[in-house]
Amino acid sequence: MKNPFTLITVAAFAAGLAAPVLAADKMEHMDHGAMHAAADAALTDGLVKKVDKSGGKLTVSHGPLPSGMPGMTMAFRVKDAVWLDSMKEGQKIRFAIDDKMTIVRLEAAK
Ligand SMILES: [Cu+2]
Repeated sequence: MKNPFTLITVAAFAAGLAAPVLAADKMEHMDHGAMHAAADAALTDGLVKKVDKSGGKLTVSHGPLPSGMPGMTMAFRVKDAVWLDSMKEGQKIRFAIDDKMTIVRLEAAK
């Protein structure tokens, strides 16, 4: 007669070997950080079309962005509305946006 406890032990051991392996999460975070560093470094040329101080927004005609956005005219939120005090229509700028399309760097250009 076979010993039923032997079969149960083997089954439990096999199930233990099938434990899931979760290791991909950390690498994704590293890549995300690298993307941010690249985006922060790259300033894009733009031309101010409209200044919305109360809304904290700047409408900009811009060339292609590092994020892959093609050139267009659009309104961006600005990280610090105080920056808009020195902006006016027709002002040339250099700027960078974050992944939420907020302008996080803004400087006047000649
Ligand atoms: Cu755009």
